[in-house]
Amino acid sequence: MNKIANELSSRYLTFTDEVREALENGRPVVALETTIISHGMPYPQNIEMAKTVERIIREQGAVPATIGIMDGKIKIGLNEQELEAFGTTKNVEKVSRRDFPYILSSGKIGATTVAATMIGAALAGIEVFATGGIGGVHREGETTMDVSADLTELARTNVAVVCAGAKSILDIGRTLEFLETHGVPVVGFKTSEFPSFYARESGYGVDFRLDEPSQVADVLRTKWALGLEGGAVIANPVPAESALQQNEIEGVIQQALNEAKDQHVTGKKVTPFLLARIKELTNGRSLETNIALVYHNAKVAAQVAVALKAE
Ligand code: PSU
Ligand code: MN
Repeated sequence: MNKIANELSSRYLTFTDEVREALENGRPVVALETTIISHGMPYPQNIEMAKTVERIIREQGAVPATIGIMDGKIKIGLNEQELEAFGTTKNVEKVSRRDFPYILSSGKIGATTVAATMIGAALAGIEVFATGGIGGVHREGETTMDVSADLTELARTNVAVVCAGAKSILDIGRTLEFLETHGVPVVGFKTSEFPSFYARESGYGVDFRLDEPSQVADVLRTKWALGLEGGAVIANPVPAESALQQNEIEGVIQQALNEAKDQHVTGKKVTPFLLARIKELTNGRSLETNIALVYHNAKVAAQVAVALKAE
């Protein structure tokens, strides 16, 4: 983004003191999304998760910046009260790239998806972002054309997204094909297999495996130094002790997908619907896995952010 555009868009950003000081002093910062709080997990686990994730990032020597939209501003970093608002307010909008102009100009409260959080992070100068899983090509996406805007954002915005892969509610093969076409590197962090969120396996490989945060930082630096725009997927499998087995979750996923279809759930409602149903159908086990993998991603993202600043 050029300087003038940046000055104009920065009118819409507000920072917490902690994040502003970190950015001004070149300290490592890790972005976090709010859709996972407002639409991805139930209350009160969502708020506890959001606070713990921030603590984990601080423990690694980085500064957390949870991003969300309120009062016509993109907030880079939320105070405790704001964070709780995202976890408790009914009718928080789910904001992806296309929703920014309306949500900002109407002053509504909007939770940012992976795509939208990448946009906010890039505007603020944050290079690393930790989340649960990225959106992708949905199953039957070749006919419904339900392809998450997270993928097109990864193709164009320079932010590395540390995630536990893509959920097996998606078509992982086509998701990886899309990323390949659009030049998005898919790095396996300590794995050669692309993880599928709840499970460590997916049956698909990654583009390359890296075992050290400093190696990940080198890859990112090189990509951006060459002017190769876009992000990278840093795929970090859920810790083994918290993982679900692919075969135990597949039936549940199939049932949730069928229900979504029967109830004509479409558009941005699909992902939250599936997540909530899978949680119910696994008696809460999927939620425990989801929380564990987010914590692990936060830790690795903070290590990568620290490595990026340690030239
Ligand atoms: N995966 C999760 N939890 C989530 C999401 C994905 O485990 O809350 C959210 C993220 O914000 C992601 C969004 O960007 O869902 C993707 O939505 P869609 O498929 O509508 O693009
Ligand atoms: Mn979609």
